[in-house]
Amino acid sequence: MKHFSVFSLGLKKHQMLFFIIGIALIVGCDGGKEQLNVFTWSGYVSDDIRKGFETEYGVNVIVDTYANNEDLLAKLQAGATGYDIIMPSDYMVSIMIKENLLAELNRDNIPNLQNINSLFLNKYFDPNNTYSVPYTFGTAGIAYDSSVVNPAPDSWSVFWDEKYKNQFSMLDDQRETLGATLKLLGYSLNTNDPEELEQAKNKLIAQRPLVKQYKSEAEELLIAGDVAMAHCWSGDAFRAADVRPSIRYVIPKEGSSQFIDTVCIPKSAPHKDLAEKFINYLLRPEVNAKITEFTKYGTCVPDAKNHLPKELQKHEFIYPPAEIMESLEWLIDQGDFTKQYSRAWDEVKAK
Ligand code: SPD
Repeated sequence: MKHFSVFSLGLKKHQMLFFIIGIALIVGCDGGKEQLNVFTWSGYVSDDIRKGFETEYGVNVIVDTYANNEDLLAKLQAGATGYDIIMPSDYMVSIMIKENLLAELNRDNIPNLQNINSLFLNKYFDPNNTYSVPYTFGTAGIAYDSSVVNPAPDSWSVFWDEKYKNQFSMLDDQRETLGATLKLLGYSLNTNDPEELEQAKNKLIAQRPLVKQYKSEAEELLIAGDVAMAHCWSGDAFRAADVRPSIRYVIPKEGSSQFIDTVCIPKSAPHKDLAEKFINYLLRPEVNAKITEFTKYGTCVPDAKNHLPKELQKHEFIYPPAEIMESLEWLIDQGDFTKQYSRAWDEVKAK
């Protein structure tokens, strides 16, 4: 059997060196680097955060995004094995724990856990934070361009106003969008009453001809001026308002949802140690402050506030007044009844 060698090309020593360097460049100098694969919400991990970790640890970080918790779950259930870091919200953490999809965190590798405000720890979805670390918190509401939408909306009912036909988007998110509709109807967004869910589904089907788009990345539509109003998460509304100052955000009088998004490691993660280093890095106050500056969601690390500009330390998009906080509900895993939410949502989307 004939073996190929660079010598068989008849190259001299210095030519051989160039040959090897050339091959290395083609294959990529980064070839030997470990890679951390992050699967998260769009607008959640900035280039700055990614590059900071890459430089310090000599690794590559690849970021891929999803639009809602159910898409993330479906990917993992379908056997996607490449992800090292995922960022499910509260109720989805409970579901993933039950489905045996999450790895237990090795706390020795994450000493910065001590930086987290205890208010965000030991929550109902992961009572001892065995699997999850809080990343950010926020709310869902209505983002609107005050130069177009007049009077200012204060109710979810504005999304059924014919006047705004084709001028607004709804979140592409089954629990959030059915949830907002349930609140409008005066029900809990965690209902497991089939009759209440049926009413919400029919209301959304009736709304269908008015909706321009179902989109979770609503800030993109608001910034581009493609919509004048959007069912939107608070940080994304804030990001849009940064670019278009006429954008406002309101939590409707019927109430809404609040959430904690978390950082978890899937059981199938190829680089668990590196993932824990990444989590520890995110929990450094100065890094965590950059997360808030970029995402415009709240920080769970109190010392991060020392690195934030004053206006982000207590902005009302992030910290609504107490009476509004009282109108908010957490989304909770509905167990077997979740199938009914999925079925209702599929029917709405199919119309
Ligand atoms: N652009 C980031 C959006 C993060 C939204 N978190 C969703 C919480 C869903 N309950």
